[in-house]
Amino acid sequence: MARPSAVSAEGGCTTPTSSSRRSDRFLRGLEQASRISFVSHVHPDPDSLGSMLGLAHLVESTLAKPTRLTCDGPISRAENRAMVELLQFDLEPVEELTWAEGEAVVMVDSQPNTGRHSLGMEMPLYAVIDHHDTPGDLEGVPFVDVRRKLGATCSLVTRYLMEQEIPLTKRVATALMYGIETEVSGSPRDAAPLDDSAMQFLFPLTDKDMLARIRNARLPESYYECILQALQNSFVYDRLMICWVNEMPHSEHAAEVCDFLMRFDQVDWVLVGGVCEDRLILSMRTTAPQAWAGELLRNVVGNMGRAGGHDRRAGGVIMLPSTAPSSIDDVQSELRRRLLRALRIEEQRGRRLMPLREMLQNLQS
Ligand SMILES: [Mn+2]
Repeated sequence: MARPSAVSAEGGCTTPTSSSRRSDRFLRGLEQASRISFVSHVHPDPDSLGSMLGLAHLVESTLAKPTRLTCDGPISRAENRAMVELLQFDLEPVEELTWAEGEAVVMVDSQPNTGRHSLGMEMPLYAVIDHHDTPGDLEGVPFVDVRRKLGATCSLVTRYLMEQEIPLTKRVATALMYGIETEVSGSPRDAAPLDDSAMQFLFPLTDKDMLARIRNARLPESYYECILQALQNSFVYDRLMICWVNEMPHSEHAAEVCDFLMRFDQVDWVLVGGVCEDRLILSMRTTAPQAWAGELLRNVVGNMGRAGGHDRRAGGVIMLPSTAPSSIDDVQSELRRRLLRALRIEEQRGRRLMPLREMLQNLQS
């Protein structure tokens, strides 16, 4: 299928007539579809979950077509699991998917061939709706709406719903709100005016009690164990802190630890690497302006694995050749060397965040 020339990856369509609205074009292309399935990146986050739910609501309300929401890999972060349970998401695991005749697939919050899907690419992909910098293979995709300046894909979905004047249920509004909130809550903020107008529109429609329960989801013991390991294995190199967690039972703890450490007032960059089974899970944050963290981490990781993300937040994964301590050590050393070079920090011995002597004294007392 050829890509219609009216749709561009970066926008640029400014004609204010209703027929040129992206939501109209998005829906028009689905008129013949027998069913619409929504897919997202591995370990779906609130932005991808909210986007799938919001778009399914849009499609059901306007076209009365059946929809499916899917799940690529486990959802592990406590808040994300609370969101799925409390808002009663019905998610089909991607490994069980088969495509019906005339089915259309809409990919949200990610792009094809970026290494962020375990799903093969033989799906009948109709649309890609995203806000990531990480460039994907968009060749031949009929409908593309990628807005790299936007804080959240949910803001774009909210815009579509506003354009089409679709009444929102509390459930849909709450999911979209939480999706945006999680993407724009960092400091400095990674948000655009469209994110703020979407939140203003959504807030009165949300279930505030539900939002509070999701935000304050209870945490497993392993979270605190990882925080302890992290404090014992954090090393400061100039304005960068690198932290190794060598026993990380759940991959989501890498980002949680990174969020926790990022508020340290002596650094502008934090990289967390957590060993989870045979993988090193990476999470990076920065407060530096125009940092292009996603791009930077992707270059640093290079052939060792895959990585990507946003201006100030990035993530990645490296498959460990072996889980022997010396092998993990080699991977970590190489990664540290590359990151120091990328940030133009002189090769040096890291200073421990918590001096060993103090740790030992604490254990003895
Ligand atoms: Mn997102």
